[in-house]
Amino acid sequence: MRVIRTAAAQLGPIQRSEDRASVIARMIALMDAAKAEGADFIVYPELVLTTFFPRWYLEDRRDADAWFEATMPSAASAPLFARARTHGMAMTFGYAELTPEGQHFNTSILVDKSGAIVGKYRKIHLPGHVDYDPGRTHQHLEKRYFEPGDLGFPVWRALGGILGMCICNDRRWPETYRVMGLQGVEMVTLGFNTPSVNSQRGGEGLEQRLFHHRLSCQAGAYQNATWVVAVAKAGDEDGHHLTGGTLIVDPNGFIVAELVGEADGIIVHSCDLDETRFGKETIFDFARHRRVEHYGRITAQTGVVLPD
Ligand code: CDT
Repeated sequence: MRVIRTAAAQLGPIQRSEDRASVIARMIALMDAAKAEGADFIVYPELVLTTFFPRWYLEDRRDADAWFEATMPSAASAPLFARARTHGMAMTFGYAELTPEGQHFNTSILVDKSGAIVGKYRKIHLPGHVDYDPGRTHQHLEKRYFEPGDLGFPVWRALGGILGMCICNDRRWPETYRVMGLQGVEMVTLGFNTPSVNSQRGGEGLEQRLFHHRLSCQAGAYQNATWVVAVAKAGDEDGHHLTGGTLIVDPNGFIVAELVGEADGIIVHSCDLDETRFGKETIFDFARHRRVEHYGRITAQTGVVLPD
């Protein structure tokens, strides 16, 4: 058995007025609760240090830099790193990254038990749009504030296994999991901020959003024989509702733990990485069963090409 006792740590809403120190205090409280339940790995949501700011349109793009971190650990997040070291707790969380070269990414980091940053992922599948769109019920301006990630989908040997990360919208794309699956990934962690209503189709509400969320995570886990740990920021942020749906999926595609409600909270599960072996050695033994000679379109073309 290779068990990672994993805590999925959901954050309730973070209002625009809430500062980072307050958010970090909430994250530390969740970490303490995770420690009390014997966890040695805690997974936090996407862009966890602030409100989900891509809903706000700012005419001058540079004004958004107040939501970004130019260093990590930042001054505000240093107490979180310190508490993680004290607990011997590995962690992953998402934040808005401003690089020294002035690039902007929607980023997630993997931090080991000593507090060292051992992995970094930058979100590749950015949803939404660049300019203000009056036709939508709410804005989703990730394409305005971030560049697409430039690090691919790496995995890391950590915590006795092979771990990978993706972020929110990435979970809807089978390519995300497969690229990591081809590197033997045993646990994929992801944070998300999913609006409860489709801004372009009001009839698509919470129930359908949660259905697609679960469908995507369960399919990714099963088809690649990997654990998937998906963590929400949930509830009403300044009148904009985000789904919950924090969950842990086993390598057979079953949800083994799911958090009820929209407040700060954790679910904890002992994830045995050896449970990935059966799927990886049988139906999803890629070396024996994949037929790459027929998959050329996957990387050769982006959009649909219709037949004549
Ligand atoms: N944060 C994020 O990626 N949210 C998207 C919303 C899609 S609708 C623009 C998601 O996939 O949940």
